[in-house]
Amino acid sequence: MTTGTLVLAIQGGSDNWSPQRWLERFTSVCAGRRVALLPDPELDPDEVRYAATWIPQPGALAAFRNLRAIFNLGAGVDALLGDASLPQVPIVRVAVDDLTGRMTEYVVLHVLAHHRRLFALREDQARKLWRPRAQPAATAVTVGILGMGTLGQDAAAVLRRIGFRAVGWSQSTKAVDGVECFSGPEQLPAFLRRTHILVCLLPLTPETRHILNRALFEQLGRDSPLGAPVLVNAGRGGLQVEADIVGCLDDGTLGAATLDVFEREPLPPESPLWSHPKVIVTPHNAADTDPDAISVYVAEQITRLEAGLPLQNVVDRARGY
Ligand code: NDP
Ligand code: OXD
Repeated sequence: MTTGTLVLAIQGGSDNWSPQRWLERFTSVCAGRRVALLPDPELDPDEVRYAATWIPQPGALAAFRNLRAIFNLGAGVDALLGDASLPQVPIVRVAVDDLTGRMTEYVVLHVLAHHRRLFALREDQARKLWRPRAQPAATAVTVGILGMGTLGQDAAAVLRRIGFRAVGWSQSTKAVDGVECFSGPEQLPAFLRRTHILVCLLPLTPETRHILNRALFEQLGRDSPLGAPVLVNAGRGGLQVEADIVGCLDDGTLGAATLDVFEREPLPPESPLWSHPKVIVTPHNAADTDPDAISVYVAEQITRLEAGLPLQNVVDRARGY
């Protein structure tokens, strides 16, 4: 038996968040290590060395004074960092090809849906209208990506490959092949002016909360061959001001939006976003979390740590991502 228990603190939801499924996966990839699902009344807190979590109850990890690392089972750590009692050990976030590939699929799917006017084609079909629509070239459309991290850079590369122009915005200065890069608040207006389809893949932090608001939408490029600018947000709901999105769609500041994340989740039935004719709503599963891929990633990180190697993708608590 490998020493040091791994505990799982997981709030269930969809199939992929079934705590039992994670328990089985971790038990199978952790080679003899004890894996326990919280709450576990039999557990001696002092034997716990590692925790793997998804939106744990605040305080769920506070008793583990021998903890060496916390593994967040998703890319976004905003919910975890909200827990003031979290032990002061490294937090590792998910950065795996499986999740990245799924997010890139989502971004490309929705950029293309707006670019190729899928809404209008569906309406025509419903009315049995045979009406070919003008097709702007991808090379005439600029996709602006807010957040040029693991997910943003991969999406940009694939969008470039299918012909779109890409611009990106991040905190630090970057050089990414084929992508015009902007950074910091002072370069945000120049980034927005160039952007026709805005894709948001930012983390939710005190700096980014409510960044997707009317003042920002009004700065988007209005020379798009698609007409008005389009928004795709798959970052976090707290990044957006939903009343501003609805108002901007209604007055033409925005032409359409795809939203995977919301201020309140599940999106309440009374939200006008559900039935807005210019909005595609998806239920926060732009990039599903696969227990098979992610349990292997966590087990590898534990092996690295125990071999004296540094953990990868460690969260900077001060920055909040
Ligand atoms: P990363 O940490 O790799 O990238 C975050 C990017 O955002 C970086 O480029 C960073 O800049 C930039 N950024 C952060 N704060 C600021 C700021 N204040 N100003 C400008 N740029 C900023 O994260 P990932 O790409 O892995 O994931 C991004 C987010 O996607 C997650 O935090 C999560 O919220 C969301 N997500 C959503 C999913 C879904 O299913 N809807 C699934 C997975 C993730 P820099 O590079 O300079 O540090
Ligand atoms: C997320 C994820 O951060 O699923 O939303 O990884």
